[in-house]
Amino acid sequence: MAAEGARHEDLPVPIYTTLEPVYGGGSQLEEAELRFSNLKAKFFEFFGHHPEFFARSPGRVNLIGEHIDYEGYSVLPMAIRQDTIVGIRINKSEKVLRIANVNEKYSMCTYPADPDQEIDLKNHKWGHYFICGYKGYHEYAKLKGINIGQPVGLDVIIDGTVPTGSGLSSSAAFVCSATIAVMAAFGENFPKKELAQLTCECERHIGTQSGGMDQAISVMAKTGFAELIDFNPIRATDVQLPPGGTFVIGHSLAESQKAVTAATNYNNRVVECQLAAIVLGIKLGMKPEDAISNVKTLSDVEGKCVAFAGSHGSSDPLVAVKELLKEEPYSAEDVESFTEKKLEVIFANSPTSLDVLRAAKHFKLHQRAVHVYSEARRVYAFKDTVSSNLSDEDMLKKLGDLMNDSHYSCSVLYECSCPELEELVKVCRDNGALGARLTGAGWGGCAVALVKESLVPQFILNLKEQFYQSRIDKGIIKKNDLGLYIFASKPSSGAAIFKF
Ligand code: NG1
Ligand code: MG
Repeated sequence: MAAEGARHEDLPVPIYTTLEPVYGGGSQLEEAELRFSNLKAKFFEFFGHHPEFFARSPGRVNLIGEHIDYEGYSVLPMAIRQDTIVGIRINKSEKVLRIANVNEKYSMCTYPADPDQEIDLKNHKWGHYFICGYKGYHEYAKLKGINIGQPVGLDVIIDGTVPTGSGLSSSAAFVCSATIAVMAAFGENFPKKELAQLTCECERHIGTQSGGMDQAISVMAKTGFAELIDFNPIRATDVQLPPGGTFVIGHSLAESQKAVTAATNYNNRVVECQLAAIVLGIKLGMKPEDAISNVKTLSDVEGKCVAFAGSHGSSDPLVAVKELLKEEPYSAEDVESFTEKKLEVIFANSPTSLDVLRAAKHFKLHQRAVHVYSEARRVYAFKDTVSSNLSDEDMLKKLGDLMNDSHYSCSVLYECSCPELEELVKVCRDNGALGARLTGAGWGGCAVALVKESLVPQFILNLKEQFYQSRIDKGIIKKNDLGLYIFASKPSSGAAIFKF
């Protein structure tokens, strides 16, 4: 038991000598036993010895709160059962990192055993995600004054079951399990909230200016609960989901390659939000240079927006956005007429933002800000609904409505949906989902639907027929793999270390 008063984010990663605490019993445990023995056998095949530690970290489904973590707002995800397992052993005889994968699709990657190496973003390789964790551990250990000594080689194997490019955070599952495995190999174990922060920062080595939701939930999740994740500082609050409702996850089968499309999609939105925040700040009376140096996110100017709304008899930051930001897209020159400084100069220290500026035709400041402020509010509405006195029926309906509103906002205002996701969300609603929305970054990947528990088997059958069958006929997926693309999900547990 945790000491009284200790929050679970203050505790280190649990270390287990058996699989049960994470994988429970029954078929899930059997599956896990098989995976681990296969992992060990493959490790031996590749490296001629056995792994010393294993670390696992799960993927997640975000229930509500999309594209607001990097703006400083709370989000509400839950961990899923699919995860990444990393087996690791220090290898002092070689000064290289050898990273193998149980999946033959990913051939072995090698890197120098150098924590200061730069990641070659122009040549994307799957092993880069391990290097994020490797660098992240060393950067943080150095900050903490831990003596790391001379670089040593590492033998590593990866087994991931979170589908890639699906919005279920295969990347965070990989980066978190990699960081924790390296940490375990070097004999350390940091509190989970420190790990959540450091893994968020180190995943940015891959070139996306991501927020911290995925790593936070992957590290801190608890079986049976979704978590309200707050940032600055990172904190997780258990959210008990209502009985009678089940979250069903379906893949749109459009793969979102976030690391490759960052300049026009993900990072573009991060930059648009920052520009919206700076222009709002200036319109609300800040000196341009103060806004440029102090305003990074829409949450940084919320206070000023609320004060402005107050003079209109409201406390809603959307009042300021609607009055002060025009709906037509802003050109770079439009924005510069407020900032009095070239955008290239403002973002001179951020190569990934400069990529965005080069690729962008214009900036939709009004729409992005409306999405962020309204979505931030929906997260709290969701949390309040769950803890309200509503009847089960009314509660589920209200949660479904909030999910639908969130999807509309993502699709129309934030423009991070795609035709396949739109079709899937519609099929979900047509088949009785109380709510359905894209989950994760979007532009492909998965949707999540809230479905009455008793209807789930029929719901899944209907989706198979109405969404997936045509894809099977076209050879896009195999019938036998359907279970990978559509499944019901219960909140699973967070990161763990195994030593057998
Ligand atoms: P995905 O693409 O689902 O891993 C991304 C970001 C999150 C968050 C969501 C959108 C990374 C690692 N994660 O998630 O921080 O911003 O999009 O809500 O980039
Ligand atoms: Mg990701």
